[in-house]
This record gives sequence, C-alpha cells and structure tokens, in this order.
Amino acid sequence: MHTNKKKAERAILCAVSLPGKIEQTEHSIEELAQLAKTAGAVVVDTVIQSRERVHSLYYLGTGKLNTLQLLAEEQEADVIIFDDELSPSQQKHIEEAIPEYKIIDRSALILDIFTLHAKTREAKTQVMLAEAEYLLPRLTRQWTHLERQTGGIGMRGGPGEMQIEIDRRLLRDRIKKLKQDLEKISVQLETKRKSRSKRFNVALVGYTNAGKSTLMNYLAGPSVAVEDQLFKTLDTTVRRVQLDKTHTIYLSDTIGFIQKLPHQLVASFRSTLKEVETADLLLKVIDIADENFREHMDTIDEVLKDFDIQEKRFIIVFNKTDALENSENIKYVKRSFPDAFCISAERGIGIDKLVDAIRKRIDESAYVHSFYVQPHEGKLIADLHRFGEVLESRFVDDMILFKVFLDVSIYEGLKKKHNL
Ligand SMILES: Nc1nc2c(ncn2[C@@H]2O[C@H](COP(=O)(O)OP(=O)(O)OP(=O)(O)O)[C@@H](O)[C@H]2O)c(=O)[nH]1
Ligand SMILES: [Mg+2]
Repeated sequence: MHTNKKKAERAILCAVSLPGKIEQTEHSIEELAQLAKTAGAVVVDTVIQSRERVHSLYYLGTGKLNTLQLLAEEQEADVIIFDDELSPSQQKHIEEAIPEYKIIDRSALILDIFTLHAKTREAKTQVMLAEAEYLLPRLTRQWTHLERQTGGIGMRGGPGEMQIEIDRRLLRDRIKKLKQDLEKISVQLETKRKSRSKRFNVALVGYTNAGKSTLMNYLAGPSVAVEDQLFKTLDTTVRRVQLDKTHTIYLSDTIGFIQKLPHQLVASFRSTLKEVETADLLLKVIDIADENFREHMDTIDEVLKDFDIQEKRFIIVFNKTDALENSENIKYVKRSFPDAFCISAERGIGIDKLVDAIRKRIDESAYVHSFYVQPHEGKLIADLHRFGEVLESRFVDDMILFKVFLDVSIYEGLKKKHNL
C-alpha cells in the first residue's frame, strides 16, 4: 500500500532518577511517552538511570550513554528524548558523543507540540518566540546541521523556517520582532478583555488533558476541540454563558499546564494567560481518574504562583468521576477538599451544583450593588443597564430595587453622576 504519510520516528526515552525519586521519574517518563506520541513518534524503549545527580556534561553517566547508543542501534531508533531540559553544554556533548541520533529534550518536545497545535496568529507568535528563546543559547553549527539532516519532531518550528545559516544576530532580531508583534497582540486582547469587564469572568485552568475544553463545551455548547491529546488547546476561547435568566458569565478556556513546562513558554504565553489573572473566579479542573492527580494539583499551583491570584478566587473541580474504578479517590478528596465539586464533564454529572456555586459567587462578589430607584429616574435606570449587568429588578413598595453587577470604578462614577 502506498501512502504519503511520513514514517513515524522511533524514539527512545531517557531519564535520570535522583535518590528517592524513582516513582516520580516513572510518572514523568510516562508523561514524556504521551508527549512523544502526541508529537507523532513511536516510543520503542526507555532508559532510566539512578544517579546521585545529573551528569554535568552528559546528563547520564558515560557508561550508560554507551548502553544507550547500543540500544538505539538495536532498536533502529531515530531520536533520543531526554526527560529534563538539557543545558546547552549537555546537548552539545551528547550530540558529539552519539552523533548518529537526533537528541532532543522535554522542552524541545513540548515546544514542538505547541508548534503543531498553534492555530491563531497569537498562539503562533507566542510559540515562535518561545522557540527562538530556547534555541538562542543552543545555536551551534551542530544544531543547524542536525536539523538539515533529520528534520522531524522537536525541530519543526525553529530554524527550519528560518535560514540554515542563521546566526545569533538574526535570531536576536527575530526575537525582537516577535516581541513587538506580541506587544501589539496583547493590546488587542486587552481591548477585548476590557469590553467584557462589566460581566463576571470565569477562567478554566488545569493540567493538560484534564477536561477543561469538555467542561467549556458542556456549559457553552460545542465550540472547542476536545481530544485525548496533550496541549490540544493553545488559544484562549471566551464564550458568553447564560447560567440562568439573571446570571451571565464569560467563560474562558486556555492552555493547560504540565510539570517541567519550559519557562520560555510560560513567559511568552503571558498575554494568553492574562485571562487567568483578570478572571473573577478560576475553576481548577483536575482529572481525578489520573493516579497522579495530586502532583497535577501541585503543578497548577506552581505555575499560578507567578500570577497575582488570591486563593479565595478558586473553585476546585474534580473531573472524570465516571472513569474511576473505585470510590476511594472520591472519598479522599471529599475529606481533604470539602469545598470541591466532583463532576463528569463528559456525562454532565454534578454540573448543576457547580453552576449553583458559580451563581452564588457572583451574588457574593464585591461587584454586585443594590440600588433603590424611583420609577421615573429613567436616566439612572438606563445607565444601570448600559454599564452593568442587571441581575435582578423588582418593586419594593413604590421603589424599584436593582441588583447590578458593576465594576467598582463604574460604580463610583455612577454614584457621582446621579448623586447617589
Ligand atoms: N471519562 C471521561 N473523560 C473525559 C471527561 N472529560 C473529558 N474527558 C476526556 O479527556 C480528554 C481530554 O479532554 P479535553 O477537554 O480536551 O481536555 P483539556 O483539559 O481541554 O486538554 P488540553 O486542551 O489538551 O489542555 C478527552 O479525550 C475527553 O473526551 C470526563 O468527564 N470523563
Ligand atoms: Mg483543551
């Protein structure tokens, strides 16, 4: 059978396990395998070496590096993927020691998946910037050479699209240009965001593949791609969701997190993640059916630490309860996180209660103001509708009581304008 599809690259995964960390390393390698699969490679073998510390030049010990080389030969591998970010010097030394194989690290693999999944100009620019920043200290003759010879995973975005003879100066110019482009994009995003500020903004955050987009689609109607793939969503999608007659929110779905997320990516996705920073409420979505869900929670907190977010603005949502084989995890999280919600976004289980909680948060938020208005105060009534979201209006004796969701600054402005 003839097919134009390129043969999948054969990958060997490789990690160092530090003392007492074997379980963590195994989880991390499993995740690396999923990343490799998402990037289109086939994992043919795995090498884990226990060491006191990572070798400063070769990452692995030199003996193990030889074993790795033999294994790669035997398995007819194309690429070796290291589970940590290699320093530029480690990268160079390993490439020199085993020049037959393409050497990439976890960061390059993640960057590659981002390149594959980036759809909009925003996401593409952000990925290109992260990739250029990642490449800058690694730009050696070796890399560009290697790229020309092999291509494929881990190198799709970077220098392939640029020139092979690219030098650091060109790359720096490119970084400068990309930063300027991003600056313009964030101004546009900011304008859009401002236009939503009169409503309650809710953002979904969580580990990649936790089911954020599935929950978004359940609440807002199908609009976002859902797949059993890591980093399916890279662009922020914002949808208006009418929870009931009087409560409307803007719900945003954005990129997921992962452990050892390359710092260049977090930096360049800053404007996308602004949605998280400015949200009135965050829904932390966690895949409870994943045995590593506790670590996932830690990773989310770790990434969010860089943002100015207060703890009270969270609701924890444990998703995929339908996929649990026993109820042990549910019992555990109910004890440890009594305010959390257990749902299945795919089956629509438990979501009513979650929506109730969101409604309650809106009503309790600092932005809901009550106004008693005389029926003839037409201008004030018009302003309340124009600048805020009227949650409730009803007669109380001969006055009308309005409950309105209003930004604090607008509230102050209206008070002055109408002598309230
Ligand atoms: N069993 C089960 N699977 C679910 C549930 N919610 C989502 N999934 C599946 O989990 C996978 C990932 O779902 P997504 O909604 O794409 O996850 P995400 O958090 O948006 O992932 P990224 O965009 O890649 O960060 C898909 O295969 C979904 O069908 C659920 O409640 N139960
Ligand atoms: Mg998604």
